[in-house]
Amino acid sequence: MHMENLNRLRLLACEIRMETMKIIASKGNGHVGGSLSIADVLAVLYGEVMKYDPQDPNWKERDWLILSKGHAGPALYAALGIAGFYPKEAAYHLNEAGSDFPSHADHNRTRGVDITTGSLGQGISEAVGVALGNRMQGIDSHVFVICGDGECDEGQVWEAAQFAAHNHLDNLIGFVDSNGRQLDGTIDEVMSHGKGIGAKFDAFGWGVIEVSDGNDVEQILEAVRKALTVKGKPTMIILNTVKGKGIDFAETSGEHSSTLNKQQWAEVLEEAERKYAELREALL
Ligand SMILES: Cc1ncc(C[n+]2csc(CCOP(=O)(O)OP(=O)(O)O)c2C)c(N)n1
Repeated sequence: MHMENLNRLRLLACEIRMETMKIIASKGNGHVGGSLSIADVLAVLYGEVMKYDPQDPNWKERDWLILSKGHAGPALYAALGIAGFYPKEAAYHLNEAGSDFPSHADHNRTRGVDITTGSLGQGISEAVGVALGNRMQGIDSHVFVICGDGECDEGQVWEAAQFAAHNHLDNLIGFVDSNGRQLDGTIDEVMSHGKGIGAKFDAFGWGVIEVSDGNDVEQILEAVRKALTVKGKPTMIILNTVKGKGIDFAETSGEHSSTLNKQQWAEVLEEAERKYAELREALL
């Protein structure tokens, strides 16, 4: 891929981070860490890979994105706003009463959100159902699903994985946002994954692609391109990411949910805007 296109995706990821911070700042608290770690994969999906129509969010032939780790809704709202599903500012009302932007992704509330998620483990099951349904209807599209590594503690994930492999769902491509942390500690402290999440999906019959830097758009894009050629089985892409990536306080603390005061948010927004402006200057 041409360097200019990769730079466009890098800048898009940075813009998603900036918009995500504005969205969470509108409420004052939220899932900063797990939203920031998926900004790059969202940039690759919405900026390059997926077919969708912001004028027709439920277009039957579209590719689907199911955010199984639904608590990262703000990052998805940022990506959808930039992609043109609504004005970006519309999402600056996170979790307000009556707002169309709840903290967790909700298909019935937000234009462009394909499936309601938030109860961990359920999104990947829904993704399997959509992939099977689309195949039965002869629809030529892909279903992408983003899971958390902590989420993979849920038994339901593995039932879905087994079903997907059994049904040879090669129109299903998953990501594990392997940021090494979950709500109240590291993965290894809370519930370690034995030989690794990738080894488990491999054992369940999936193709597995490990991405050593899951915050690098070039590596993510290469992995997705490879996954799109796999036939006869679903593919899981393991993204080794950093929780809180790109915003200093979040990256340092790795915290799951952040509550900042007005002054602290002002500093975070200043940092996010400065980083975006600097990258734009450097890349364009
Ligand atoms: C079934 C269920 N149990 C518990 C929760 C509460 N919860 C929300 S996020 C989270 C941690 C998830 O960790 P991970 O999947 O690694 O997310 P990330 O670190 O990427 O944000 C938990 C336990 C939930 N949303 N659903």
